Amino acid sequence: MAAAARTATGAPAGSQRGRTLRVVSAQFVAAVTRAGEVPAGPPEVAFVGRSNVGKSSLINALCNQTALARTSKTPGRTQAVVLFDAQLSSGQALRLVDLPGFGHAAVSKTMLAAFSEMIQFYLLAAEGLKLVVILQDCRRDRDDDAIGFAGWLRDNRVPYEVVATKADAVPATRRGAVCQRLQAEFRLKRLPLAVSARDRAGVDELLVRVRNAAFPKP
Ligand SMILES: Nc1nc2c(ncn2[C@@H]2O[C@H](COP(=O)(O)OP(=O)(O)OP(=O)(O)O)[C@@H](O)[C@H]2O)c(=O)[nH]1
Ligand SMILES: [Mg+2]
Repeated sequence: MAAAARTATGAPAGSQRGRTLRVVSAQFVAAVTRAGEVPAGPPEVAFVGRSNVGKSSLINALCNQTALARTSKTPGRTQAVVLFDAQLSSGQALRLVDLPGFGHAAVSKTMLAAFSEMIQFYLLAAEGLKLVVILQDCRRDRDDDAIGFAGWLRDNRVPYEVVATKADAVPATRRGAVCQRLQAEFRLKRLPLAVSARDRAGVDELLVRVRNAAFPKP
């Protein structure tokens, strides 16, 4: 069996004093479509990216569930800002936010415009927002919509992180090159994580990154 991935400190990836950080319970809170409808709650981390990139599946994987967020082969499944509250094994609580997808050819222009309005209203009004996770499918080429969106987040001082999804769908030998390309395209300081909701690669490490962004050390 392959040795578990280790962090710089020698502890297993995702570990917290030797124990893996995990979501112990998670529940649906609300699906909102208008500004002002987001109920107060724990620090928020939002997931954005093209329709079908795997946002809902990744939220399920982070929460160790299969059907918390609704997933589908058909693009445009998530049609509202959907909020889930998760309790962590560290005793902290996080709100995971599933946003509608943007920029998919199979979704009508009217729907896309409505989605992008919804995303903007949420991102600008969300007081508890700590991090936006931008998802990029490992199998796809440069995504100018997402690169432009990252610029918009920078201009609006919203912290973000890029992750490469569906890592199981590309050979392990190609994943490093995908992450390096994304790092250059998005001009990121550190290499993006490659994750898979299917085999859980990178999921524990992403949970740690997300928690650290939501609860920064003073
Ligand atoms: N191979 C593989 N397929 C995945 C993975 N994650 C999601 N998928 C598949 O990709 C499709 C879309 O997944 P969703 O999680 O619904 O994608 P989404 O980004 O939430 O899509 P919208 O809600 O339409 O914006 C589904 O068929 C999933 O089974 C993954 O890690 N690996
Ligand atoms: Mg979805």
